[in-house]
Amino acid sequence: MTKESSGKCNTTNKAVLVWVAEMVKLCQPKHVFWCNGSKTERKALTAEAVEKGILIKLNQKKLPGCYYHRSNPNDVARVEQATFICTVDQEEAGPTNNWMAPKEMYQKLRGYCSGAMRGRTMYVVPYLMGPPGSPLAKVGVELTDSLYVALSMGIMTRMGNIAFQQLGDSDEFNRGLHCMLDVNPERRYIAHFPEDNAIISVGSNYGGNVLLGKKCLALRIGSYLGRQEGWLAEHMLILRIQSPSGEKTYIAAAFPSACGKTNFAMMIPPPRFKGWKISTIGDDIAWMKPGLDGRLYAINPEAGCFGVVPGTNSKSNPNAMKMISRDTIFTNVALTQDLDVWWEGKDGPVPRECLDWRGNKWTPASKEKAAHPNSRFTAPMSINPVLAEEANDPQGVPISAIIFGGRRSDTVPLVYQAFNWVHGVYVGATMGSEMTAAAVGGAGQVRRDPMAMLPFCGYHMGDYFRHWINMHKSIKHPPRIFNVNWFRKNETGNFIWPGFGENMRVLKWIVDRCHARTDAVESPLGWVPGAGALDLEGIPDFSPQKLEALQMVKDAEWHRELLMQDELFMKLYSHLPKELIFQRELLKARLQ
Ligand code: GTP
Ligand code: SPV
Ligand code: MN
Repeated sequence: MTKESSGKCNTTNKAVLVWVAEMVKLCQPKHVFWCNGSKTERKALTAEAVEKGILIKLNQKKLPGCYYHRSNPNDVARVEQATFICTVDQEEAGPTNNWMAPKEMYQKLRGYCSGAMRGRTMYVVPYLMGPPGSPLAKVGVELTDSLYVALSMGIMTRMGNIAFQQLGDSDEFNRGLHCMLDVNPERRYIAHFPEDNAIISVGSNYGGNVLLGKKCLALRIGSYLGRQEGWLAEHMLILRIQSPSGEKTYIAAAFPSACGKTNFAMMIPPPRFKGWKISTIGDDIAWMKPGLDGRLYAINPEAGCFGVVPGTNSKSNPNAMKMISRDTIFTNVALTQDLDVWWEGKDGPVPRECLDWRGNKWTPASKEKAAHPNSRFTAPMSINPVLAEEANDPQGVPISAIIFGGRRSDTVPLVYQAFNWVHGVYVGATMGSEMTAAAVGGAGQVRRDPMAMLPFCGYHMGDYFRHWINMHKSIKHPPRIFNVNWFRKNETGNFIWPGFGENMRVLKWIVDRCHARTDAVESPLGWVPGAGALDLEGIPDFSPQKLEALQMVKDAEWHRELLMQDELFMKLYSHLPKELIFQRELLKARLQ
């Protein structure tokens, strides 16, 4: 290896050195490799991963710089049952999180980690969440014995020396320890210690369980810090809409896991919207803080996309197809005989034979899917063809609208606008969504997923709602709040709304509402587009009847919905802001 990729210690920060030494003593790795984030280093580590069989080099003619990875079949998604918030006071974690006392969890996990890296390498992965120099950016250091994790963090974050430069001699960084152990679900824990700004993850080597900058730091620890410091850490995409006249509007949207954030963030408007352009700032996480001008500013703390693969094609998401055509790691998709990748819903012919995500022979006659439903791509955001320059702006972008949306076959209309901020908080807080393959268990069942944060809020959900309500006081020009549902189905079980690029039609109405350019009609749920306000011209096979079906508010469905909301409210009751109970009463009255 060249000097530049030597793996030598690249910091003089005392707090980092002391902590790493302590963890080395605990885990007893054979080697310690300090990542500096250089290209040379990435090349060398990638070659090593190929040599060790951790990555398979894909057909470089078709997919330059792309690699393939299979995770253990018992380890293919986030595991919420194994995810813990460890605060001294159990009350603080709230009833929606698993809890264990920090002392007990540290003891348990230190036991598991003790000597766990014997004969292995510990990668020291310093990373920066957010654009360099941003007042919102945070530094983390992840110690991992997984080369796959080290390489993925190199895509998902601003990784290497850049993080130590931002840190300087401060001791304020997130301490993350990751030990794969034997990748055994019985010994799988994703433990957060918000009071110590620390994370320990053991027994997994998959996505959100182990890329500690993502869900663990950016959302669970982030939300905890956000409440203390007066900002919001949210499971939201951030996008820019540019009108034909050059007007730029920024919006953030919270959809639960595998409910359309990545797709929405890089959507291509239909021909009808000539001159309109969507650009991506972020596709999964937003950190938002009030700015001096009284608006709410958002940054994307990440530097890459860890996106759902199945269903991605040149019709649903052409920009993603371009993004994942180079320098991408594919995890748990199918592998073809010429070392190309395949998945259900990809363009082109179905391969006559390939290896499925487990490595078994697969043919079109096979009963099982070739690609795992939660198979993912890991791609640098810099190759997203519609990335906005603002993704690297330390100040972030001013948000005009916040959109909430779940995956609902029934009940919830295509779009409505909240009457005001508190009503908007209520709309987000009571959101429900059908569960997806992004987490283990329960797929298809409707559950409450407040603000798409149920698995990611690092403290009591009732206090989180209170924090949202309070934020209003520090935002003089608050974003307008909307709710959408792309997933309503007809009697035959098909989606009524075409979705994807056609979502532009809803987005345009939202933008016009933000700029007070279009009227709305009052409905029991909120403001809805008046007759003709949604531009539906040119949607194939669409009809006014379909719009009616999409916007319909059915009393029976909403009574059931209110009962489900009640369950959540009962659970959170002791910490639930009274404003939200009042909002629920108002909705009830409007429905009668
Ligand atoms: P996470 O990365 O898990 O947080 O997911 P995400 O919210 O970014 O979801 P993503 O955009 O990857 O979409 C997940 C799934 O929803 C994919 O299978 C998409 O094809 C599907 N999907 C996305 N947008 C739409 C839409 O507008 N309509 C329909 N019917 N499906 C959609
Ligand atoms: C999600 O589940 O919301 C994801 C994927 O974005 S993971 O990083 O695994 O959490
Ligand atoms: Mn996500």
